[in-house]
Amino acid sequence: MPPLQKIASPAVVAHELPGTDLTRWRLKCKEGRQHWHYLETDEECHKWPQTNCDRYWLGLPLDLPDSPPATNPLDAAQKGIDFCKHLQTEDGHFAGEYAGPLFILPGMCIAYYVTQTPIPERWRQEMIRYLLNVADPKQGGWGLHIEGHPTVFGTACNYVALRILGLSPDHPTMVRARASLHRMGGAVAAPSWGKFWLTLMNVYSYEGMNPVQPELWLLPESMPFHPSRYWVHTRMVYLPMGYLYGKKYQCPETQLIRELRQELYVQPYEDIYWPAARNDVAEEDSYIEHHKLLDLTYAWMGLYEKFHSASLREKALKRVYDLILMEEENTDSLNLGPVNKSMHMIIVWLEEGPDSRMFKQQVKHYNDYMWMSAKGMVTNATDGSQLWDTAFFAQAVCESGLAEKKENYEIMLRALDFIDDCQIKDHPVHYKEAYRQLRKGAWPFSTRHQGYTVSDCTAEGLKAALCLMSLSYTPNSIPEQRIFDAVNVLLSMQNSDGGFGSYEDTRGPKLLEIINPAEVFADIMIEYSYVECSTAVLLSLSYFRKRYPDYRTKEIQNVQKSVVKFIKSKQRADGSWFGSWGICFTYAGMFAIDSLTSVDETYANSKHVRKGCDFLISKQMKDGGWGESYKSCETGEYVHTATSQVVQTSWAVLALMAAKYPDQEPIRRGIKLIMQRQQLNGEWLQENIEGIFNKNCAISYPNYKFSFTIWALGRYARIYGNADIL
Ligand code: LAN
Repeated sequence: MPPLQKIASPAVVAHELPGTDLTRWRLKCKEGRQHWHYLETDEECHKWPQTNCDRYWLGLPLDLPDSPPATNPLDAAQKGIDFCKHLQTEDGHFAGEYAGPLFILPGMCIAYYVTQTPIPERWRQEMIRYLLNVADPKQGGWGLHIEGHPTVFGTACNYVALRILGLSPDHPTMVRARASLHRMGGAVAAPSWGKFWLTLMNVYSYEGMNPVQPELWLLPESMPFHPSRYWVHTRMVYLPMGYLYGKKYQCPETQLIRELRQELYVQPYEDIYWPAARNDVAEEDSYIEHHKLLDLTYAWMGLYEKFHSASLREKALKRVYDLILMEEENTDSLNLGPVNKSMHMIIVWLEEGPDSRMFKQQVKHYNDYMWMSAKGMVTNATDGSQLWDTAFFAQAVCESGLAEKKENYEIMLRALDFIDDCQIKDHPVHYKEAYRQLRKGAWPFSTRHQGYTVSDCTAEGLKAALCLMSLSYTPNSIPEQRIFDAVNVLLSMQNSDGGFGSYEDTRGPKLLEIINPAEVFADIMIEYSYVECSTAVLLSLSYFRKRYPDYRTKEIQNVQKSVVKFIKSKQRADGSWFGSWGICFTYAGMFAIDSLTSVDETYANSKHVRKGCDFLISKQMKDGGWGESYKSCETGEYVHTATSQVVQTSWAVLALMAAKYPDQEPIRRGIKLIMQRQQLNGEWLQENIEGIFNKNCAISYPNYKFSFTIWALGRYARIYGNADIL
């Protein structure tokens, strides 16, 4: 490595950091929106005491009594519910960290740096702590996600983030990260998304990036590769990326940039021959290889870039900017996710200026993504998982029968209030012209302010609303018409193969995958029909029909029939289903089996259910639990974790119980394990990461260890009675 220049930027060494006083952080929630505040004075702290919910997520000791272990499943479930009461926020939802991917926080830092927006001091300190905490302890550097091996993408981007945050390049973690980065070939070997962020930061060159031209948006919409046909996340990332590429925008050179140019590469920055770096992607990063046709397309696009018409570029930029403005208005500047948000922040700053209302809104609403975790502050992968977590929790407590106990009235009433508030009640300001899916009546994953329809979130929101409103003491607060609106949304989303996608129906051909430019993610170009989304929709329609047998009866029956066919067609020869959003065969198996039982298929009468159960049984571990690694999602083959996991054990036993699996013993052993892992205060401890996306990136769902354990315990007691197990 070339010698480091003298550091002129404000360098801080982390172990000399004063750190923040964790007892001063408070979470404030309204309408699902989560904001962490740091109270600077004792007086403020006195007026606004810290809650157990704050303390739980900060990793501070809780002020809760221990009690002897529960001996039967319902007592264990109640003990879990009692613990969760402390985690319910004032607006009725269950908050939580929604992190794990390690390419999101750097985007935020770069957006703040480029727009010269100061990162609030307390965030800065805690973001440094977070990144130091999640650095790879063995090899140094960072991976694509917190459980992954170091990659160039993770290491280069988080290294830059830490330098922006003010950490010295001499800090031991930085020295090790640099060594790791250089071992992998340096930042030239970053995948395309890494190359893009580094280019914006002006520590990489546009010459070294494959083109992302905004002109694509001017093609006729009828063309199969028009961007409006892409999966919504891909579309909404390549939209602002196209804008910034089209403008070739880069941060003006600063001292920090000059230093980074020396730190990130094996060779001197000035000597890098950029065009050769375009397709250079380190082995550690490469999950899927470019298709030959993509490389050919890039060659053409490279030529076009050399000779393109300036007026066409202007026209394309205008079109793209219009769409960016529509997304701003539709989402109140929250945007679909943090990746497009960071890019929008830069674009709005460039176009509207730092004093504009829109830019100020962009900055203000970054709060919604910032989560103060026990490891420090992190940028969540969405603005939370509010609806998703609350819907599961509510259904779990309802199924256990414990919702009818007086002591649980309040928690259920507040959950209903939240689910009622969270439903999306109207169309977006810009609807079809912004290529949005029908959303009136939908439930989102996080908040109605972000406001994107998600099929299975609508399904879970609907189920939760229906089961909460059927309790003896709850009001029918959601009018029938809104329940029908939710069903209308679901019915509008079915694909021709019978299945359901995540945010939209499938709009483009699978062949588009040929031009997937992101080497780190697979199957991201179009919406697919997913097992989990399809099964959740089936479950909710079955549930709905029992209460409203006369609403769109024939259509619902037809949808049910075709979705059952789809689910069965996705079962593998060994009886398993592959999961796309949770880990992996266990998660999808639970949804698939549960949903088939909702149309009366059970172990006794359905070969699909039988094979699904037999697969799960074959994976039970010696201690009675189940444990599956995120590696299953990467490789497509079941991979065990070293130890069993309470979340996966819950999923497996939930499926077996729904199926009426004839042998109680394996189920009882699973339940026993869940009970043994419960702590004296009622909680379960965090184990391995639970979720996944795009096959290769793991993501945390920390509330699963509460909702699914309670659900499994409750279902067990309902089916087999509540005799002592421990
Ligand atoms: C999510 C989170 C929730 C998830 C479920 C509802 C669980 C799923 O059943 C459907 C898909 C969905 C909504 C989903 C899609 C992809 C997301 C948004 C994420 C996994 C959270 C983060 C991820 C997003 C794509 C991360 C940013 C990365 C890009 C490739 C843009």
